Amino acid sequence: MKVAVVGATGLVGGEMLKVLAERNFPVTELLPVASERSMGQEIEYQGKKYQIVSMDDAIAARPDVAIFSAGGGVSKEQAPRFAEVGTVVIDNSSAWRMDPTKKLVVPEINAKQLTPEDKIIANPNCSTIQMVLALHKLHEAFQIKRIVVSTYQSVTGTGKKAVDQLLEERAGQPASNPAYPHRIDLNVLPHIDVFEANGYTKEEMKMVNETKKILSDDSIQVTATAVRIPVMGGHSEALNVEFARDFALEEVYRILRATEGVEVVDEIAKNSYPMPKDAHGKDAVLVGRIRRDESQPRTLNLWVVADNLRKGAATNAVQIAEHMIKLGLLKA
Ligand code: 11C
Repeated sequence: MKVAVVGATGLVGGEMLKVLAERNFPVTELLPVASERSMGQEIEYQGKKYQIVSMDDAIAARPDVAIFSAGGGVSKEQAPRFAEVGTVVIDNSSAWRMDPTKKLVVPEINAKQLTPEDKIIANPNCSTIQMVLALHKLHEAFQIKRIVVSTYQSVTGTGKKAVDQLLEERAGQPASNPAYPHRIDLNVLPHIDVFEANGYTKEEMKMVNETKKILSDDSIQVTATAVRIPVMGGHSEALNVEFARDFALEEVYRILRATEGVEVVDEIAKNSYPMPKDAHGKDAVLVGRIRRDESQPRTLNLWVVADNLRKGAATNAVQIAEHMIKLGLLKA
């Protein structure tokens, strides 16, 4: 299969290449695409060097699939050009997620919605993916009424510039090209993505809106506070979830242990709970600190951690492509 990776020199792009190789995705020709300023650079894939190619050259090559991770602006402009030449685009940006004509897919939850008409498929936001993957089977069993989520997000979610900012600050230097309006090392920023008119950030509103779309249920109420913390890899989330029907904790454990892609890490007697350092490089969404909210009925508290560059981005995108192959929607 002819595969284009758009944004191949970025943090998510690099992880895409790793995941494609690890999962033995049937790549017969690789087209790593990046911006003009990366022209002349090479990337490595399965021990072989590949020259970065331009967007136009990649489109002219009519790839079977293009996995995009180059920001919303690039996706808005370029994804339709790939789709026009028959390429299936899997887009990791926020450009198409809430477009009613585009599917927003977490394969374990809603891959069955994909049809031959879907040429641009949206990959959800990282913090949404790990939350809905942890919750969708509990939703089936007990019907979620409302989620209160607070996130603790890694700087890798922003990209290389933010990683450099953290490393420079940690080395005692001022950041040469800061990604954030404040220092991030030894600090916490209640600010991810841009502020919207309602006072929430775009990241918070992604969690509200994408959750309803992925779970196909507009009745689910979500309120979010998204926070950047000085962690290098791995987003964490504290979830408070109110259900319509009551649950037994044993049943919650049973359901979570049986949920594909979820790993329960919850042995408090051994100080065992999910942490970003343990999620690093893993595809599983780790769930722990599972306990009843004793302040109100039918309500559960959970702590959910995942590698935001893996299941939150690259792995989910590659899994969408794998499902499309399985469903006969993506062919060489
Ligand atoms: C972050 N969640 O951690 C963001 C990164 O909408 O795809 C992904 C932004 C997006 O900063």
